[in-house]
This record gives sequence, structure tokens and C-alpha cells, in this order.
Amino acid sequence: MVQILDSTLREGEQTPGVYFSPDKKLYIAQMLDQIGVDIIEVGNPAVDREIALAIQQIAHAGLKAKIGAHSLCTIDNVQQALDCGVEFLGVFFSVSQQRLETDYNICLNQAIDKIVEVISYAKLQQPNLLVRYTLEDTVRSPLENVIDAASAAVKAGANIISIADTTGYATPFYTSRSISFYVQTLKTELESRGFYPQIEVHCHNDKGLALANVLDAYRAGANIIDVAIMGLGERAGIVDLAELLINLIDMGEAEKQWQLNHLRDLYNFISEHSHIPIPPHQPIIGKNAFTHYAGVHVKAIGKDERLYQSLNPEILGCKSSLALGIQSGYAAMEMALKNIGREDIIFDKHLVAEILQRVKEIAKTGVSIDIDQELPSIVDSCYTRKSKK
Ligand code: HCA
Ligand code: CU
Repeated sequence: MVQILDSTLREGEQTPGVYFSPDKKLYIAQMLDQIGVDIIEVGNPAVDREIALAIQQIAHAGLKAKIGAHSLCTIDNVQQALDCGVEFLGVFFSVSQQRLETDYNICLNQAIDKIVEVISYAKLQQPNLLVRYTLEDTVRSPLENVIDAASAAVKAGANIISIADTTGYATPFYTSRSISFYVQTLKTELESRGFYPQIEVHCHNDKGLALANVLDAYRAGANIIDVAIMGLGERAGIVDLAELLINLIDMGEAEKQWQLNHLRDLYNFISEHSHIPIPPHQPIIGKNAFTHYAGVHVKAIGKDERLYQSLNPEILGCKSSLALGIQSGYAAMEMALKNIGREDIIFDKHLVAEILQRVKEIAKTGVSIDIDQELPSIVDSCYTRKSKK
């Protein structure tokens, strides 16, 4: 069974302009716990006192999910994270040649010494701590560096090795640049050295391939996948939680391990408090994700929804719906009239045609027509006009 790590409260808060107060963070963590994610990465306590407070509160909230903090590869930062009472610690340090030379100004061996020192320290302080070592920018780092650093980290006590596509560089089907290649190679290389860590994947969406890349990693045997609500994160963000869960179910994961019916409320909460609207055509969660519009579609779904739906909205606790506008035909009009309890006028074909005409006129002004809110008054005005004739 694959595990889900939600990083909305860490990576997600790296979206410019996004900040959740400790109270909101606690609520979000509780909702994520109800949905059934396995690990909640809350943030780095060194960034701000309020973030440290939120980590402490969530770590002591009695949630089923493991609560984690993010940390730079320094003893001080690790100590701050441990002081928050977490059971999961994520330490990251890049071993890409460019980063070592241009930013850190150290050689690979010095980098490995640092990684080993910090991980050993964390494990010594808290032996049952789950430690993840992330090779930041894994896919643009020389494979030898990745294998050496990962082996040393596991030897020092790391339980999880995370492959990070920090810049959204990876591509499925492109062997040496695919996340599956890294998952397989790392597993094989580490196993040949007698190491069996869990393998995590963290993929950014710079080219729109984050979801494809993590599914590729899943097929290759990745144990933990990172996500954020609405795919929030640095630049183009990371993998979206809802999209990942739906695809994992499609690929054979058991649906009952997640309470998908809580997703919509959580997404609305995040959208409201991040001030980032959910696009109407957002998969799974968007307002139009299960809305049918064009005449041919509506006519067909009137007979069987599955003709234009491969997902069942009921698993998300919602129903499919209709939209009215310039694309609508008689079938949609009839269904919409039934929805608002006006089947009494369906027999009057002239009146229905008039209502449809009015709907199309309104739609041409570029507004959408809400069936429950607006259709009744359109019907009334057409009805009154007709009776006056
Ligand atoms: C960052 C970079 C990171 C780290 C991932 C991790 C990435 O913002 O610190 O620590 O697992 O994409 O590499 O998010
Ligand atoms: Cu990231």
C-alpha cells in the first residue's frame, strides 16, 4: 500500500502570498487526517515562531497521521524540529555538482559528512524518529553522487530516501530522466549494499508532468508520494492531492482507505484562506468537474451518466449536474425544468422554445445561468409574457 505525504502546510505555504495561521493549520491537519493521508509535513520551525507553534500543536493533537517537520541539514535546525515533538523529520541537502560547486562550495565527501553528522545526531536524540533524507534536485545530480549520499544517509539511520524533482525536470518514458529510473536504480543499488529504506518521491509541476511522474514512480515501486492540496507549492507547485488519490484508485489502490467525501470541503477551505480560486475546470474538485453542458452530452447523460463520465461523482460525495447556455438543446431544457419542479410546462413546446431562446440570449452576454437561482425567474418572465399575448 502506497503512503501519501501531504505537504500543503510546508511546500504549499511556499506559494507566494499563502499563509495559514496555527489554528487554520490545525484544522487543515485534522481534515487531512480524516481523509486518511499517512504523513503531514507541517513546516520548518526555524522559518517563524508561529510555524514552530503550529508544528507543536499538530504534533500533540492525537492525529493518526505521522506529523513531520522540515529541516535544513544543520544540527540547530534539527534540534528545533525535535523540540516541537515530531515523529517524522525531513532533512534535505543537494548533491548536484552545480549546487556543491556554485552554492555550497564543498566537495561531495564534505557534503556526505554533513548529511551523516546531522542524521546521526537526530537519531541519537530520538532513536524511534522517522528520518527522511531528500536528495534535493536528485534528477539533475550525478547518479554516483545520489547513490553515495543515499547509502551514507541510510547507514547513518535515515529510514526514507526521497527522490526530489525540485525543478520539474523529469519526464516519463525518457529513461535516464524518468522518476521510475531513479526509483528502480536507487532500490537496486541500495539493496545490493544491504540497505532497504522506503523510497519517497517529490515532483514539481513546472512542465505539467508532476502527476505523470509520480504515477510512473508508483508503478516502479515508490513507497511514499508527496502532494499538496490544489497542487500548491513553489513556482508551478507539486502534485495535487485529489488528482493523485483518484489516479491511485484507478491503478488498483483500495478506495476505502481514503475518505474522499471530505475533499471538497477541505479544498474550499484552502481556496478561501489561500485566496486562490479553484478553476471551474479543475479535475475532480472544480465546479464543472461533473457538469454537462452541450446538447448531445446532456441528452446522452439523461439516459446514462457514464456515457460522458468515467469517474463516479458519488465517491466524492457529489452529483453530476447540468449547465445551461448557448450549447443547450431541448433535452437540457426539459431536464432543467424538471430539476426546478416545473415539469408542468414541458408539454408546452412553444413556451419551452421561448425559454431556451431567452437562455441563449443571456448566455451570449457571457454569463453562466444557474439552474436553481436563475432559471425560475426566466421561466416566470416567459410565462407571463406568453399569457399576456
Ligand atoms: C524546498 C525544496 C524541496 C524539498 C523537498 C524535500 C524540493 O523547497 O526546500 O525536502 O523533500 O522540491 O526539493 O521542496
Ligand atoms: Cu519541493
